[in-house]
Amino acid sequence: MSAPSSSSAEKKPVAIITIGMAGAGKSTFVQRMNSYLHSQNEYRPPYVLNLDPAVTHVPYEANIDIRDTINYQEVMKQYNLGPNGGILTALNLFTTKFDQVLDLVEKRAGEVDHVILDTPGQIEIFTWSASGSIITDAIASSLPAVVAYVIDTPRTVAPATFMSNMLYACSILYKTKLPFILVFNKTDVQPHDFALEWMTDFEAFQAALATHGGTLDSEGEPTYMNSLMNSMSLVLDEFYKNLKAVGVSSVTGDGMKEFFEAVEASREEYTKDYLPELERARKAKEESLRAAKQDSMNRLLKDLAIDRQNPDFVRQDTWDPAEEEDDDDDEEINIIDKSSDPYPGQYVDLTRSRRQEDEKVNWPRPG
Ligand SMILES: Nc1nc2c(ncn2[C@@H]2O[C@H](COP(=O)(O)OP(=O)(O)OP(=O)(O)O)[C@@H](O)[C@H]2O)c(=O)[nH]1
Ligand SMILES: [Mg+2]
Repeated sequence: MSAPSSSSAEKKPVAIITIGMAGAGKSTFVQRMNSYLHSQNEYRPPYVLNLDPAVTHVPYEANIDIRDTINYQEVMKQYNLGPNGGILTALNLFTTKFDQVLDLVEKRAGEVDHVILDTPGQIEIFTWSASGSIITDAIASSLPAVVAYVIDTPRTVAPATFMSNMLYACSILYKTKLPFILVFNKTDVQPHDFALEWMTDFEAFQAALATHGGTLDSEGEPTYMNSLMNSMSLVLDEFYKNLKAVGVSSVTGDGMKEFFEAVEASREEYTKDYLPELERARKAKEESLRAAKQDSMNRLLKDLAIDRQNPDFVRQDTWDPAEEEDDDDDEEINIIDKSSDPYPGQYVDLTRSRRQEDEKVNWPRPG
């Protein structure tokens, strides 16, 4: 299955949000997607965003790069932060300008089939921060979106590591509610068939647990870890049903065709499941806003009705044609048209726009 080029003009591009543990191969995978899409006639080259402010070198040419906007070293110095706090603050600062990023992406939406996002190395910075949620929600409400959860296959051969990685993936799936693809990366080093087997055959996973030792304590009872993993694997069984899994090698390019087939299937899933839910949530929000407005209006009208019982108020509230010309003296409200502002993609150093040199603000740190 593939996106036929004839219909791709009418289709919105799919946003692929690349997430994964540090060193799983996210950036290399983004590079591989980029080169794969460049090499295929059926797809147009993608639009690529790098959201990792701390990376020194990315193996692809990003269309939008957080490093062009935020100087991560400067953020660390100014706010007296460590590396992770620095990355988080840099991402937060960038998120304040994300509307401009969305505008740029939307402008290019007719020319690309895929918008690819690379995220910071420390997974929790993106998945458990407000800015990560804002970016994900903003992208997913304007384009079909899918999460590509990159897994370092050679590092997940131990059942306990495999399970903790899957639990993490599970938490992201339930948080974003977006279509989800498990990308078992580095299959050139370690094929991913063991993972597929563990995901489909509960007993095979149990057997792997048993052979990895530490399953029984000195009295022959199952260890706490073992019991926990047994019950968790039952929870995960449900989770596995909701996702697609592909094996790829970002180095050799193996499995990319299958990955993009999964992306196309996810596009349909997004339209079928996510979009109606998004529209329902939007409608519910509009409805509650409308109800709140109506409630205030009712209260205002009620207050006015009470005031009208007061003859003084009625006298003051009567329209006097002699005062009519005063109306022209009302201050004019100017709606500012900012469309003539400089090109929104220009470099804006947010770390410097924080404060004046002479302000001497010393932000207290928590704790
Ligand atoms: N053998 C092999 N190595 C890979 C593959 N993909 C990535 N790597 C290697 O894994 C290491 C980490 O890759 P990155 O792409 O930097 O991983 P990342 O997830 O972006 O890393 P951070 O952003 O620092 O968390 C690099 O040495 C890559 O060369 C693969 O498919 N096969
Ligand atoms: Mg990276």
